[in-house]
Amino acid sequence: MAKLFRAAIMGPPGSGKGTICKRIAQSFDLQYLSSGHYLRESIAANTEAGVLVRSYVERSMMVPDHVMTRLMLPRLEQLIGQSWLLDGFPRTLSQARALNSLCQLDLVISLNIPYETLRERLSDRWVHAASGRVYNMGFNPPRVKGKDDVTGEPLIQHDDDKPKALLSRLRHYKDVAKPVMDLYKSQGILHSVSGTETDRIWPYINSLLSAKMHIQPSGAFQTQTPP
Ligand code: G5P
Ligand code: MG
Repeated sequence: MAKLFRAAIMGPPGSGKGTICKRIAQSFDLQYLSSGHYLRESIAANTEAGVLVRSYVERSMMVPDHVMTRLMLPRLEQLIGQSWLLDGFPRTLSQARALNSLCQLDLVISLNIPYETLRERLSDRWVHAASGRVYNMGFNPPRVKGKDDVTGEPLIQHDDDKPKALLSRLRHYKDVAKPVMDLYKSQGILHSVSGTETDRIWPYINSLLSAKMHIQPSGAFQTQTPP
């Protein structure tokens, strides 16, 4: 890799942050850190912080900024000198400022996906709770219905993927994301991408990352779909 590269993917619930981060990680050999994954990990560990986090996530509410920054920043501090990609963090202006005090991002990609597309996707989403692996019954189904490809363990659906919870998550997302996007726009690092299908968005993101990182991707996820 030519130089250190730090990026973040923003987008509403179900916009494909996790799916795209996984592709970027594989194509560009970049590690990614998912806020949702770490939150679920802390819930599973049932620590004092995990019990607090559960009370927010179960009600489809944003976890308070000080909890999020305490969860994410120490992990990033351990990656000083390495390149990385963030999925779902920062999500508020306060989180973005806390991150800025640690390091400057090179690129922020904001996924702009219509509500109806999000609703359809999430009602069809299944996850492997322990690893956070995500499936969609139409887009990327598991090899065996209802079972994780790697462990064979049962897949579950998150409560906050139900339509009523989803609408409130989307409304809230818009309100808190705007000042964050304004900040990154003012820094000249924000790229917004619109579309209804990850496979159609992916070639654009692939080219963008290649140009910004000055390297050729491995091609693991290059698609034949025209932009
Ligand atoms: P999470 O886990 O970060 P969300 O709500 O931000 O949760 P989510 O639900 O994980 O985001 P995503 O990662 O943007 O969505 O999308 P995804 O999982 O890749 O794709 C969604 C589904 O669509 C999948 O089934 C996928 O296979 C499918 N899919 C993808 N592309 C396509 C396509 O082209 N076509 C089709 N048909 N399907 C497709 O955070 C969980 C909670 O933690 C808290 C919040 O409460 C949040 O709700 N939280 C925070 N709180 C405060 N600050 C933060 N920074 C926080 N981070 C998390
Ligand atoms: Mg996700």
